[in-house]
Amino acid sequence: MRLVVVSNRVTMPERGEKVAAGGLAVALRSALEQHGGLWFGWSGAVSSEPAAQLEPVKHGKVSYAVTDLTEAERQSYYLGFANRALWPLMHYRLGLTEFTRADYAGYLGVNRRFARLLIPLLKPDDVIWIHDYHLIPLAAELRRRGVTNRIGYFHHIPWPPAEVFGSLPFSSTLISTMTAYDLIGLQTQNDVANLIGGLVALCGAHRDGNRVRTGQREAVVQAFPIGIDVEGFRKLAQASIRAATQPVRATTAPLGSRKLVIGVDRLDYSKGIVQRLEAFGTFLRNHPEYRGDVGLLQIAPPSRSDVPEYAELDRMSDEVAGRLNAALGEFDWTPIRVVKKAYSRSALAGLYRRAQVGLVTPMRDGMNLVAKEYVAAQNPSNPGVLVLSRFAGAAHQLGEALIVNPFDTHEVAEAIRTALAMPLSERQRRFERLYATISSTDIDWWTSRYLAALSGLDIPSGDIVPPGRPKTRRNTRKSGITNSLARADMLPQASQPTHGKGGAARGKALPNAPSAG
Ligand code: ADQ
Repeated sequence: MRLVVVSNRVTMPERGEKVAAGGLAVALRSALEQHGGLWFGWSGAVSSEPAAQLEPVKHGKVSYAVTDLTEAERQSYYLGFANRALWPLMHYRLGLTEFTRADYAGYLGVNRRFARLLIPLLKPDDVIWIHDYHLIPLAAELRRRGVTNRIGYFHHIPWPPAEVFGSLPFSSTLISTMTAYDLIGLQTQNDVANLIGGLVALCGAHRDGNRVRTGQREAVVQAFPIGIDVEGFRKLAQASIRAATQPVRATTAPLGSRKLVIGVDRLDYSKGIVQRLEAFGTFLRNHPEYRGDVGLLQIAPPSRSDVPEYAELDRMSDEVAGRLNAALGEFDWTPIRVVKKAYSRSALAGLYRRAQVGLVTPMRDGMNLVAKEYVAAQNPSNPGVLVLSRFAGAAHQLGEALIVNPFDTHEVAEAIRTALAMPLSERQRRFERLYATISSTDIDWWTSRYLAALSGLDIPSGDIVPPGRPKTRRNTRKSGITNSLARADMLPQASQPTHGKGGAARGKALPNAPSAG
């Protein structure tokens, strides 16, 4: 059995793009490197006549098959329907949602073309795993052309309630294509409930637990909260601080002994960057004793700059940071620094570890891997504090963070103050629980659990086992993939959603306190 991953964007190793700023790219690369297989999708390039058939190129254990888009396809499918209609809609931002029939036609056209290009590359026992909102109708296009393989879908971003999703023209048609999948994975139980509710309300699907049926097709809808390579990231952070790598040194040297609050995001309105800068300004106004003693470093490489809303956000973040620095700065202290470039993973890890506070305050987010990376990078003997938006999927697992409402500037400001003043014992207690949760639900856990479910293991419905419940070994219709991923059924099934304190799952042991960092 072979794994075939399909995602909008595929970064081929020889293109030398060492720094991937997208969470999806980071997660999929480790999954495929671990298990081997084929990765299919858009090359990121535009050409007037993309090839009519693809010849996969092998790199290590992974073969890559990528196609260019035409400029018209890039405009309608990618910039248009995916990023100006679906992205804001899925993040509950109806006011920003721009729908045109031409964009929707372009979106369907690219999904059809992807199906035509992929089919000749498929083998009968391939398991196909399709990723994200760019490719919702792809399974239906494959089925229409006779593909009977197992096909799974993972939705990395939130799924909104039917009332919101239903405002999109053709929402019923689009959502009804989803039962062409065998397994639909989402980040949280909230997203699962919203999608099932949408299938029932918008296309009259029949629901039985987490199984949803339309016509002859039935899909299982289930939460699989995505994780990170916790151990790898922890080591990277340790090594980065020890080696005092250039970007970490250069970025933190001007701080001296001052405390550091860090934000790391793609420059995207869903991430709440402008609101976060405002909250930091409010914190300094409300607590003047901290002026001169703490700085906010916001790392935010621009993304999707061709979409007007992103260009506007770029301008606004500069404006707000400039205004706050002018109002609150001193001749020897600049409170806010916004750096708009991508960093290496190692530099990011080192900066997280240097920061006393990780400020992760998206207005809405599928999961948010930065929250998990910040925890993984901490020094257990002197950990920083995570301030986390209740509207990030991660808040469903990371209840020991300081959970905030990002729409409430004063609440976020007070959380920054609480984090900076928190005694060591409380920081350690929270960190230990957070670390246990992220390491017991890491990237291996995520891929193995998803693929085990897709390839037929008897995974129970719902994604939640309360902390402390004994781990059981169950079934075992063995397959190539499930054999190699046998860890799936040995691990806890994530923790209960907790918008508050407590509730972290117990997991792998904590690492020994490192000597540096
Ligand atoms: P994203 O919206 O891209 O992903 P996120 O989960 O925060 O968001 O992941 C961002 C990734 O990019 C992290 O691994 C981070 O380290 C990296 N990154 C960010 N800024 C960077 C910089 N300046 N330099 C280098 N790397 C940088 C989508 C969904 C999320 C979901 C992920 C995974 O929107 O909700 O968590 O997919 O499913």
